[in-house]
Amino acid sequence: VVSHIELGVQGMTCASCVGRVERGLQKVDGVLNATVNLATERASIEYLPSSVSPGQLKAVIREIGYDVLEEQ
Ligand code: 9UX
Repeated sequence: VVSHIELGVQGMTCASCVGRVERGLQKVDGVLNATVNLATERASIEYLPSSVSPGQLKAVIREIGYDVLEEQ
């Protein structure tokens, strides 16, 4: 089973920020794909819910240094 979540990510101001969040998410076990849109401040993540939870995905983004909004 594959799940999808959209998270609001605040605090990104350049393309390097986007890359940091994308790479940080993509290396998490259970994440299949992660793309981040700077203009809309959203992360789109495909993941295996058997391996990783939405709460863990949010925590990863916060650890990288950005604020996360509730899933949208
Ligand atoms: Mo860009 Mo983001 O210079 O934290 S990497 S502002």
